Amino acid sequence: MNTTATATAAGTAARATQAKGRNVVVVGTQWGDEGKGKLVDWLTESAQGVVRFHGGHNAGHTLVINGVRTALHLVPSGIMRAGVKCYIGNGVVVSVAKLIEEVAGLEAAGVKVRERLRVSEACPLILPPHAYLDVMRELAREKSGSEKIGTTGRGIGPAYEDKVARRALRVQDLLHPDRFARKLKELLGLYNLLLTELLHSAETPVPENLQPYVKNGELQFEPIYEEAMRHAEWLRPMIADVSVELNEAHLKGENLLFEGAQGTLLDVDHGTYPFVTSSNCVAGNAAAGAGVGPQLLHYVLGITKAYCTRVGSGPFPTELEWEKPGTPGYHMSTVGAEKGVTTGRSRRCGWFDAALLKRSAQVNGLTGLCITKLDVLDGLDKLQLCVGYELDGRRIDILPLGADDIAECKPIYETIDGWSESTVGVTEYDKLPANARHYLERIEAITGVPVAIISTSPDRDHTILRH
Ligand code: 2SA
Ligand code: MG
Repeated sequence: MNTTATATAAGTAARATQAKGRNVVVVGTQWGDEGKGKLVDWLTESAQGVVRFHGGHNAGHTLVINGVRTALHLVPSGIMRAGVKCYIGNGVVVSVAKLIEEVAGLEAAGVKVRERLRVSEACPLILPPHAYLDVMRELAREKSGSEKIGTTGRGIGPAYEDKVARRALRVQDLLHPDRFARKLKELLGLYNLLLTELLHSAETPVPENLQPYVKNGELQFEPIYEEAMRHAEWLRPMIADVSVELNEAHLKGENLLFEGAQGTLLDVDHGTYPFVTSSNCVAGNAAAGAGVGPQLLHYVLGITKAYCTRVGSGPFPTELEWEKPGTPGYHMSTVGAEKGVTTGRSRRCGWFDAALLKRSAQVNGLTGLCITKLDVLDGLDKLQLCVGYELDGRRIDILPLGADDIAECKPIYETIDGWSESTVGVTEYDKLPANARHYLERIEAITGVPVAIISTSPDRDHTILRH
């Protein structure tokens, strides 16, 4: 790729966030944990609103500001900038209990959340039955010998199932106690049937956090209903028609940031199905999951870790041995501190996969890339870059669709020299070691997407913007 063209295209990432009324979608291009939270926080310097459009409290976004680490799950990452409005769009599945916990933690640390947070009345609710079914299903899978999905156990899958089956209780139902009670009774009837089967096959005690809602193996209406009504009063001032508010904000010339969760390879359609989450993680869903038209999405920034990680089960073609000291995988796991923010699980680690990124670039329509955690690769002698795979005796240059074919892919690598210098905290592109620049430019050339931003540590200020 021509260097001038690359630099010009890259500069638009900054312009997109600075120009009035320009909106940016931030998506993960791998299996999540690419560092989206840090970038959303960084980009909000020139945005007035941040919108979550899918997923739920399965997400874990870590921000480091002046050395202080904050983990966010449901609250959009714009919350750490005073004055920025945060929206939870209709595409998000909401556990009000978890939202209350998260907001309490932030407010105890001095962050004013409630006056800046708006929650769509159309969000489906996550209630105790959802988490219970999620956990019991995973146990049943394990007991029957099938591979677990490795879910976060937060009830995300069952909540989306209810939405699509048109029986979900939504945020707006919280404001109508009779309607809520009727729908909840119907839902519990169904869940108690489903759980009888699972409890029978799994023979497992009720998890501790769910015990208040279960008696003699049955989910109880009263404790769930009463708790939901208390939550309703807490949430009431924040409930809004988020779609209308976002369209009005746009008309006023405000800049909006749409914050993706998880990553493209966990997308329910485009990911390593069935080892995926239950929502669309791709940029196109920013419109549907927030209630705006696609013409409002001006720039799609793909957040990409300088190597690959995955938490949970499912195929991972470039996975390395990551538990053995002295190996490159162990280096990534330890130097990169690769642990899940929500569940504390260790993340699997592997080489950068440019053929996977090619798929992500296409399904998201990426305008630019942000490469994160480049500093984690400091000190590795040689790097391997996956440029394609061998599948059924053929060479392919893009990740195929679905777990079965992906599991059969044998990566084809290009070897690149590493660098011994530290890149931690570098803020100018030209100050990066030549081999690090070469690595980034190979990624650009293979995927055809310009590298617009590079992150060289979790800190807000350690970020390179290429002009
Ligand atoms: P679920 O709970 O139904 O969404 O799980 C389905 C799959 O999606 C994966 N998944 C994730 N992968 C990476 N990061 C996620 N968020 C947390 C984090 C995860 C954590 O940021 O660290 O703390 O463990 C996330 N959420 C869902 C999940 O592993 C399953 O493979
Ligand atoms: Mg995360």
